[in-house]
Amino acid sequence: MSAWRLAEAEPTSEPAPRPDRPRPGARRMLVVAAVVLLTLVGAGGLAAAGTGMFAERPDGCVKPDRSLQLYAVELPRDGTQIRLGYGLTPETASYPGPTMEMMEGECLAITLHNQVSAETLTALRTNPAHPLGVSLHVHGVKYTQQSDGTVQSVSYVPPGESRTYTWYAAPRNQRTGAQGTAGYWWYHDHVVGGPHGTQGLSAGLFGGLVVRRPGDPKPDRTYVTAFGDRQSINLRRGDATDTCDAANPQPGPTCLVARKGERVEFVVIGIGNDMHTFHLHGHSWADTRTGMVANGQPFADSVPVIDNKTLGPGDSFGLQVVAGDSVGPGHWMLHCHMQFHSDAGMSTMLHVLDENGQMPPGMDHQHPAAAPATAGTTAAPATEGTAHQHD
Ligand SMILES: [Cu+2]
Repeated sequence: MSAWRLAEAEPTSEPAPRPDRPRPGARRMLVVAAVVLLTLVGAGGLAAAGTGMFAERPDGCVKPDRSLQLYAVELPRDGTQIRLGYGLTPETASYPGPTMEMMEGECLAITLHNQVSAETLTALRTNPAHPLGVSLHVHGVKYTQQSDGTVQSVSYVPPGESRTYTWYAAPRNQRTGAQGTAGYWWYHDHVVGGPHGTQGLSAGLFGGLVVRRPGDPKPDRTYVTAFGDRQSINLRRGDATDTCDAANPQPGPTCLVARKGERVEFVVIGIGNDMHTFHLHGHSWADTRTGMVANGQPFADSVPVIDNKTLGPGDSFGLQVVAGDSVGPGHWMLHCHMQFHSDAGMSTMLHVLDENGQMPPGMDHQHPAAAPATAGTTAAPATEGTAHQHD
């Protein structure tokens, strides 16, 4: 806490002092005394910020409707690059982390357990004075300072400890004009390495959040694609973006697969410092909150239908497409359309199988000359790779 205060506008002319109220001069003295007191209290205020000086939950969130456990763990290194991930269990941690889903009106309590060692966090630290910890910072939904996930609000988790963050998917409110929180968002660390969690983000501590409004169409599958620095999708490049086993594809961050006719949802996130574009072959969507607009809806004809969308750092959007609609099964490219990014390996595939879950014969595909497989610490130039063909 500090002496921050928003003063009421001073009246243009002082009303005549009344005998039962302090005179203006005395009132000013009281204000000064109050500010001094607040400043003194403020000396210990930061330490108290995490212990109740600020509201625990946002207005409208009376108590959590649901709670879950989230673990921050260290994952196997990618070359020399330290990798961290969030997981609903330590064993299932990944980058991106688990996709969170909320309904407008819902209040969610997430307890984050920091299992990343002090040694690893020290290695990622850019300044020896920076505290060691991980955090959970979210975009789009409502949270108080206690759930901000920053050093400055002392809302992070030291190694071996845990902390509960509260997110509120506030609904629309006609009376106040609040727009609601339905949309495609993301969460990430804001503490590892420095005051903005830059090292935590680039190590893998990020994930998608979908907030639905009652009545929204539900997808059959949701995939997160985070477009980041060094021409990476989910921190990978080239062949490493797509590890689908043709015989037994397991949907996940590096295997985007669907059956024809399934409604596939993408949560697209811009991490890092670069601009990107999200382009999907063979599919298009409406540039609306959900990627869809129904005929007969107001403005239906004024909503552009697109197959490519610009993504800046920190941006997120989502869309739903019907896999293979009118184009059928196949290996549909998903890539950044900044040509030097896609050429360097910022490209993966949406594998659309037929209704029986089979890839029809003759649909074998060839990868382009592979770029470096990972997006590690060194921005190596694209090396000549070996094109290969799946059997
Ligand atoms: Cu790009």
